[in-house]
Amino acid sequence: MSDEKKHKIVDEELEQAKQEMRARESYTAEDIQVLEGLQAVRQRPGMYIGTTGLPGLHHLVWEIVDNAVDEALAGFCTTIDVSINTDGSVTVADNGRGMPTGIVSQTGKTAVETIFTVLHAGGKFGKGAYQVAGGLHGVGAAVVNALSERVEVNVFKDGEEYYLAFNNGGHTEGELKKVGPTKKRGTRVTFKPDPLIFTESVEFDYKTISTRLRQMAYLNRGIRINVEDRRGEELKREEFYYEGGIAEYVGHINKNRTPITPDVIFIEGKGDVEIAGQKSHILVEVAIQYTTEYKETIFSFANNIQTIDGGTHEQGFRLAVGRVFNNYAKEAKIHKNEDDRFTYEDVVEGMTAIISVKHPNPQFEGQTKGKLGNTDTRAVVSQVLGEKLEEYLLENPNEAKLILDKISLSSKARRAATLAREGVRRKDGIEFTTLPGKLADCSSRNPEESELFIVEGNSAGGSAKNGRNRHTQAILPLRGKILNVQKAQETRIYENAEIGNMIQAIGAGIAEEFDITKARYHKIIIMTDADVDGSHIRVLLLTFFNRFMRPLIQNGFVYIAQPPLYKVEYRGKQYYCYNDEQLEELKKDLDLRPGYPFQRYKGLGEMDAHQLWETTMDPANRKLLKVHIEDAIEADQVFEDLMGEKVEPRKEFINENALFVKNLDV
Ligand code: 0RA
Repeated sequence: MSDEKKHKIVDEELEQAKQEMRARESYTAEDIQVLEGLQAVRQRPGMYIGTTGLPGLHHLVWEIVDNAVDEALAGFCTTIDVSINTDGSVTVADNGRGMPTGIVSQTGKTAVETIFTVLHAGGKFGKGAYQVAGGLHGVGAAVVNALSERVEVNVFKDGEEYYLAFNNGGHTEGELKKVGPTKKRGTRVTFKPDPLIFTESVEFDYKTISTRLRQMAYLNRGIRINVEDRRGEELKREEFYYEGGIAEYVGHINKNRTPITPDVIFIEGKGDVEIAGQKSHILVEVAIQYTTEYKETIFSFANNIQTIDGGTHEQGFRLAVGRVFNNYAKEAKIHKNEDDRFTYEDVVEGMTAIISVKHPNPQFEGQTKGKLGNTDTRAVVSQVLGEKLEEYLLENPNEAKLILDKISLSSKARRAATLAREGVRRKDGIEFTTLPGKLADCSSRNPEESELFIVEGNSAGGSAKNGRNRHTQAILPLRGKILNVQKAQETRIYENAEIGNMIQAIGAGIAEEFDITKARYHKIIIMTDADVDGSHIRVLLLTFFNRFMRPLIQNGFVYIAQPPLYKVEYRGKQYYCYNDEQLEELKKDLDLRPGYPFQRYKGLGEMDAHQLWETTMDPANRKLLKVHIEDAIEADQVFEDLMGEKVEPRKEFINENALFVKNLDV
């Protein structure tokens, strides 16, 4: 629906409601103001929930859940039940104190009704110090009401159950009523989103909801959150309860990694702040565990909202870990002098960490509001974490040693890599005429017509050298397998002879210094055997190019040669087939009897120079596959899955031999 049309509808709704109220002669100026407030939300839902697409739809759930989590954080509630009902509505129930039911003097209405109809009322009703919701500052209930076709509220309090309902964007149905005695305590809210607002879809996604609720349970230790979906044939149900909170979260993230200490370090504390003359606290929690990974995994949150772009809490974290580990190393004489200081990168290599702060008045900054801006938080996190991490290291000398050994190793590796890199650069610059001894270069110096064949094995390399067009085709034979660059540390990558040869031959540098305009060839052609080893080498080479010379792939300079699989000799003529279908076709075309002999090539080395030229290298006949990465980020993940620490997916791939088939262009 267009905005204009939507506005017209809500304007008409508003006018109609006002007239009804006047007809009943029970209206006050206040009532009309309230309705106008809710109508404003209906007219500009984006201002309150971002979008009216699926993220906005789910935002309604987060708002209601946040209210219950606030009650839990205030210490009055232990369990939250969330249910997606058969009619598509959602129910959120908690066992807290129950929303207040008395009359609010400013509105003349019950507190329940006020909370659900007056924007900006929420904050005034004794909400806990920490609004979990980052954006709405306690107007969540009224916003959800404004955007729902129906809302029902049940309050269980002081032995009584109360009930109140709203229709079509917050029109109160009757008054808050006692509906009978109860032994329960708490609040239950059921809402059904309005399809006039959520024109795209009003269908909740179970996975989205359960994932967020699991995260909420990790971030708020000790709260039990149950979620169920009653819509399908079978009831889906999960229970989330984490006594260890973010420490368990870190353990969960590390479940497929190798930790270097058995325990997760958990640190919490608080700092004082004063907001508008009101004394309050910033709560800080940090969980840390080191693993054998080479990358760090650090997630930060402010008031239960993930801060993708970091902010002041992450800055405080950086200050603290840098300071503490360097001080420790100095005291323990691990550092001999100032030059030995660890960088932040050294300190976080292999670290998995969660930083979670709760601020009484969080400021989210940036385009996507993914960055915490409160400057007071930097010093509080730095101080709390610094003090308690230092204490942890002193009290746990065994863990401290394991961690410091790991950081020292990272630091040494980083220094070695810097030196190795400078070495590569030097070769690049000063000795640029020195090409690897194994390279049989072409005579052309025009990169556009020059091709580099990277060939598996020395014997195939020999055939390729003899069979090639010497003017335009260069041959670099590779001995055995190249290093798995994803798994290896940077320093070992530069030390690897085969990789060094490739870097020198291509002549365009590596990694950040890679300069495609210096590439000596505009076709880099990987030529490997058509067997499992060949495909493994191909993946290793592609991993290397993806990681260290990605522009080569992005510019379409990387190709895979296609040697034939079969040769058939018939009446003095030779026929080559590149796959099984071609072989079957040829047998039919030549009308060969069953059992007629054909040669299956096991490796490039079985072809002589002339055959290799004719079938695989001659631009007039050959068929090259261009390596084409549509989405570099996704491709990197493919590499990660394939080449990372875990062996299983790699084996699977090598067996299926399928990588890049979907990404290859002929
Ligand atoms: C303010 C005061 C009191 C309870 C609540 C808010 C409250 C709000 C929500 C929203 C969802 N669940 C909730 N549970 C409690 C206490 C009022 C009193 O003690 O009378």
